[in-house]
Amino acid sequence: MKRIVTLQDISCVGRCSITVALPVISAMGVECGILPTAVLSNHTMFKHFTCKDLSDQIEPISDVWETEGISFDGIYTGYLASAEQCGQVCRFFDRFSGEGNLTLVDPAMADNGKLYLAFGEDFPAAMAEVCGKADVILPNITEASLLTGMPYRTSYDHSYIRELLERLLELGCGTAALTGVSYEPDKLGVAYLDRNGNEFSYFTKKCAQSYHGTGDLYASTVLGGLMRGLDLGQSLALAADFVVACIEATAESKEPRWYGVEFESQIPLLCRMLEERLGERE
Ligand code: PXL
Repeated sequence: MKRIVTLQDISCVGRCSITVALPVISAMGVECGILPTAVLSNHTMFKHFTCKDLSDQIEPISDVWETEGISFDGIYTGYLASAEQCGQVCRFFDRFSGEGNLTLVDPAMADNGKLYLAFGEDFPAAMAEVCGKADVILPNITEASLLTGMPYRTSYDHSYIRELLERLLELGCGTAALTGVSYEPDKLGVAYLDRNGNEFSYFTKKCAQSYHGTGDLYASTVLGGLMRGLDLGQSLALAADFVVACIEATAESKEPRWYGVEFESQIPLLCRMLEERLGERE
């Protein structure tokens, strides 16, 4: 069985980061190690939250893993608590990534044109360094504009997306996959460009509702797909279909959108879709 490690926070309530990655990646048949980078009462989109930064644990935990000879087939990072922590995560990549594993960075730091409130202006440059270490990065358009210095646009054409992707590759990653791309009012999707010039895009219907944590759900599912042997395009498509199913399953919920999507009820569907798509490949 493949083993990955994910470096991101534990938001105790609110369905994001590790409380999404662990169940989803495990359900996909991949061992999911965790390196919690902070513990929060709940994510930062609630009105109140506590946050205990665990940056000082990254190095001692890494030391023990190295001593024990523990290795990972995948390393996946999400929300990181500070610019300084980004530097520590870069060092983690230097120690644990290499030829034999895949690194996925979701630079979770912004949405709808705005940097999350918890971050200072120095944060995107620090996250750009983390992106430079990755095989695959998965920013949304807001994050891509902050990472590259390109203007954020809500209305755009193919050439804007292509330029964003090219500029993201300049950060040093192997493949840049941009989420939340929409050329038609009722369609939403993902587009990637790799260093060999290969392009791919996949679109689903655009859901009327948006919920917190769907980016984390998306990245976790992509990683699970890759670890199980789907290619990147298949993994991005599987994740998109799964997130749409989760959003639809949440439509009747009376809870506010920051409680996230009810992905739990859709785990059996994810397992079925994964096995089907693995079967199609043979
Ligand atoms: O979903 C991204 C995320 C993860 N973790 C924490 C967050 C957010 C987004 O706001 O606040 C703590």
